[in-house]
Amino acid sequence: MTRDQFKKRLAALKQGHERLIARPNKPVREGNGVFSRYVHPVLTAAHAPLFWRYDFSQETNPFLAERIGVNAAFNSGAIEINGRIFLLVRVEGADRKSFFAVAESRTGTDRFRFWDYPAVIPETDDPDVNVYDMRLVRHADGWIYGLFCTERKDPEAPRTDTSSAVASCGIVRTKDLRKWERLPDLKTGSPQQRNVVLHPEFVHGKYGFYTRPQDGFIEAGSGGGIGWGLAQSMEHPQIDSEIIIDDRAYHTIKEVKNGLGPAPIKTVKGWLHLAHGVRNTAAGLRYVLYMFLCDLEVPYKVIARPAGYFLAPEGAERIGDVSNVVFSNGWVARKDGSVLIYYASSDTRMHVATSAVDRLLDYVLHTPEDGLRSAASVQQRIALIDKNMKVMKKK
Ligand code: M1P
Repeated sequence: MTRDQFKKRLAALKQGHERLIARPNKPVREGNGVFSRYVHPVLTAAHAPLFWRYDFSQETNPFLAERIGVNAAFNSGAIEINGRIFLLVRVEGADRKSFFAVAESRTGTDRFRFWDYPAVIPETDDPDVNVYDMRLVRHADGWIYGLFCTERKDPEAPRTDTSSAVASCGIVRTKDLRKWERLPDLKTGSPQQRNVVLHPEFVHGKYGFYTRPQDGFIEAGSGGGIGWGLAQSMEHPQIDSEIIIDDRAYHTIKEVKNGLGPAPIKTVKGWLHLAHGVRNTAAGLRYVLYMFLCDLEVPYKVIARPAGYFLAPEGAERIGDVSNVVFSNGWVARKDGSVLIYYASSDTRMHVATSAVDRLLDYVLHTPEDGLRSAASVQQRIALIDKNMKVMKKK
């Protein structure tokens, strides 16, 4: 490659990247009245800065080849700081290791740009092999906490098993998303934990955690369900007693497992939750998002459980590294009542959907609960049809 060709190729790469970052996004026209999807994903592997991937020196990279590939950008925590939206993105390299990186946008729906460097997360004495899915929460104690999954090879696994891992909840805190203080991993009575989320306020003077106890790395086993427990401090986080507040249930969207998404949003009617539910199909696991509402005073008491999914993979969202998956661990409730819901599709890319607190409350409070039988579902539908028949007759 001549110097000129090298320069031209580099300029073309930079131009294409800038075009992608600057691409405006807009809502898909026909929503369902509850939320609006957006036309483009807000982040993809291609959004990763070129200087994370290419060596720009012709001396050391004569073909201007990609040196360290990025495979995916997904499962992001989210927070608003001074009117700007920050995503704490799970970036997965071509080497399968995930790491965290901040991407920032003025609008929250487009033009997300990664900061120049990925986040440097200190390790504990037992180094993490893989870290992912950080939930950011601004806690009443003044810190921004990041709870994430830390994965290490299962020491009990036979020598021939090179994939079994132990998943636990890692914890960091920060004031600015730049400097991270690592705290000890959360201790609970469960052999494994994933999808652990910190409640934003003190409960009985303690730190409240939503957990997802599980026996094995993939299977929830005798564990499972969304749990709740209290810890005395974040410096020595330990939950001695865990209760299940939202269990798995036979023949529902959360039959195989479930897990909390982001930290709940405080509303006048209760704590609003977004979670994921997993069911089995002939084509493998299907991950969808669902919602529920908890009591304001007793945040571990569910007071409304709309049946079924809130958001399921659709169209191109259905395809990716782990197909038929939507997963959310970040959302932002803004001062004007709007809500930015960040979700990843098929463990590959990030999307946004927009809604509002009043719409979401309307959804959780007026969608009937799962009757758990076909006959009950028919009765719910008949009740709606009867009601509409009366409305239509009046016209
Ligand atoms: O592959 C789908 C999701 O699987 C896991 O979620 P869960 O623990 O509920 O099964 C997580 O590893 C998540 O990152 C991933 O998106």
